[in-house]
Amino acid sequence: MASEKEAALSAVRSDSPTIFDKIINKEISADIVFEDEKILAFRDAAPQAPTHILIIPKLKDGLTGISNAEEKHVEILGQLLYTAKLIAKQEGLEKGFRLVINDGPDGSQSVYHLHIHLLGGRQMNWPPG
Ligand code: IU
Repeated sequence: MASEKEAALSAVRSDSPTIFDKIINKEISADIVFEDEKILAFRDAAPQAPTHILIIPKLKDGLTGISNAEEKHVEILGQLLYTAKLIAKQEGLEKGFRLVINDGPDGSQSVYHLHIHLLGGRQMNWPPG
């Protein structure tokens, strides 16, 4: 896999299907830690912390990234955040964790299907790189 920055700079901001659709459709395997009707969560293939999970809406509905959010997405956005908290508990991250949403080239977003990164299991640094 290219470095995160390289992948982000070469990524195209479009509403086309991404690799996450293949994970949702089980066309490629992923280590799934949570699934319900609307949300899927799976371990990141290039983990940046002992726990690194991506939480995504199954239906993209134009949500290539958080900058495309509209009022109609408010409910699913809330559900994604709440699910992140449930998974953090499931993963035993009692000492804390970090949620991240990268957006666009400057945000180093590489996959244009909204996702929340859940990172934990180590001390996080601030500011992030
Ligand atoms: P980003 O916020 O768009 O940069 O995050 C995309 C993440 O998707 C990144 O952390 C990748 O490691 C991860 N990922 C993955 O888990 N499996 C894949 O097949 C691909 C990317 I491509």
